[in-house]
Amino acid sequence: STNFTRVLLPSKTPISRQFVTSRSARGSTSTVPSAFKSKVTNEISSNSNGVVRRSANYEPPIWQYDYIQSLRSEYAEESCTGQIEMLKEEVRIMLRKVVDPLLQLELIDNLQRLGLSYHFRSDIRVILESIYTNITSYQGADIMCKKESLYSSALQFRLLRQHGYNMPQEIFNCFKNEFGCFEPSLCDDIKGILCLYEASFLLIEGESILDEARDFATKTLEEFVELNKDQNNLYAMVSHALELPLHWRMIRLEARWFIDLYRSREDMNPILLELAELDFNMVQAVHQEDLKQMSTWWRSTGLGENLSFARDRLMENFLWTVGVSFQPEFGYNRRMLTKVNSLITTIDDVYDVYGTLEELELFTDAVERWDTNAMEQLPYYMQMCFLSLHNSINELAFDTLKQKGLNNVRYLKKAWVDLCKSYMLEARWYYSGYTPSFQEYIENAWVSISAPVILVHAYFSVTNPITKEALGCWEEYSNIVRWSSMILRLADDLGTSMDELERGDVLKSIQCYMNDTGASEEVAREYIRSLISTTWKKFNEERAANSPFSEPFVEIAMNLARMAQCMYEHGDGHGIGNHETKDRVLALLIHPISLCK
Ligand code: LA6
Ligand code: MN
Ligand code: MN
Ligand code: MN
Ligand code: MN
Repeated sequence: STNFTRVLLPSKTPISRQFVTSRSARGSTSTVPSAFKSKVTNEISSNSNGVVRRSANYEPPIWQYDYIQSLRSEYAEESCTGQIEMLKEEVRIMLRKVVDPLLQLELIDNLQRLGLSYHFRSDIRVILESIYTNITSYQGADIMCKKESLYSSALQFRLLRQHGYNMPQEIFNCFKNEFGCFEPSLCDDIKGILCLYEASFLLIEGESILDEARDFATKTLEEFVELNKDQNNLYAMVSHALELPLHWRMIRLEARWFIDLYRSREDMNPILLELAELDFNMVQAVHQEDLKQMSTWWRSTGLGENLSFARDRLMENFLWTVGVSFQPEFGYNRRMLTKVNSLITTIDDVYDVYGTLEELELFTDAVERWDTNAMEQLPYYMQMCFLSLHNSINELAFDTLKQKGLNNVRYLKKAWVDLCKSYMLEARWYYSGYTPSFQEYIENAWVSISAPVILVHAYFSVTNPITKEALGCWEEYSNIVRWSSMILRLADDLGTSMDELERGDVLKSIQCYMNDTGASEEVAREYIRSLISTTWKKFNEERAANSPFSEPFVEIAMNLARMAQCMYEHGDGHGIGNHETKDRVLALLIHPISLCK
């Protein structure tokens, strides 16, 4: 089709040519140019009925059932809870003793970064409330910061805004010179600039002062990294921040990283450090128990063996849930989402890789009917998949019915139907060689990334009690859900679309944008990255607005977006067992922090 050739115009890379080959190979393998033949025959299989199927050649899982079951943590027993309680009490005393606002803010920041703040929610709330009351009562409605310290102003701004306080961007005006630019002399204060940088990511659309602050801080920090190669603490903080800002980072991974950094800091507090290390290991032991249960569940479904074309990624599916909510008390949420993620990952491959168009129509119909009678028309592998989905989701609905007295099966089912329909549309596009416009693509793709499914399930697990009007939030997807999903989709496309094109799949955001605009791949990628940035602003705005959602749910939606940026930071960390994901699994779920006693 003409659409199809247009997308190839801007780029003449081998990837695009392989993409053509895969597509043309669908009809008849004899049209495959010999240079690509081996690759393509490897990926396309034709069975005795002449049905041509794609293959993604996914590797088998690297984390085996027996290995997962063998995990034993010495922190699993009650052995260290006494010590942890004692240390927590000491920190609580510390929190109540500090009076200097800057020291209070620094303590809160450290607790957050060390992954400990969940223990001290109410103490932190009290301190921030008093700081906020103080600055507003001195300075009235327009809070103007004293010029004395960029560092303290920015830290205060970030923490207060993060906790939902109304902090105007104008507080940074006093750091600008008579030309309206940030004063060049600020560049000597790298600690302050770093703080400004992190604060600027809490911006919403239209906040130009924060936009400028971010550009100014980014440039300054980049120069600093360029000129200072000595591996000191500040250098490590700066280069880490430039990779990804704090606001976009997976909390648990950040904690693991920060604990190591904190250990070697001059102002290190041994009580905080000990608590952070012990708590990390204790939480990890809880995660291991969740993981073991889920690996037993996954094995019992038989999907890994029976659907050998699909990704068998129990560990990675579990890792997502740790990114979304790591706290010990969210065990049910993690286990439930592990099931959801595993089903999504499998069904996505049914649609994207293995199923024929006719089969996919039947499967979509079966999900819409949510009826086991619809199974009779399905091939065996789809029956496995359908009944597994049907049983698992009904069981989750039953949990809610039993524990919260509310029947939510309609809402769960709706999300799965929406997902399958969006998969179906992509499959139709693919088989007809249709290239959607970027707009057309993205309207469907924020659903087909599955985040609405993940979030609706998470919603019912963390919302308590569930009222009738809370249910109303799910008649249509709200913006919180939409922006979180959008970030997941865009990050996924940046990380996975090259492999997807190679094996034959619907064109993703990068290619649709190239097709719309004639841009090069690199320009298109830059555009997608800027869209992620814009979508974060929208998310921040939505979060600040009065939403009907509870804080834990908004937190989960935000963490899902963070997790996506983590998973796809170095390519396809979910589907392909790359070493980054492997290292993250080891650091977060397998290896405890070794304590020097
Ligand atoms: C990514 O696969 C994938 F499986 C997802 C569904 C992303 C998030 C999933 C979780 C948390 P792929 P597609 C289980 O890149 O086909 O194949 O939508 O997704 O691009
Ligand atoms: Mn896919
Ligand atoms: Mn897909
Ligand atoms: Mn993808
Ligand atoms: Mn691949």
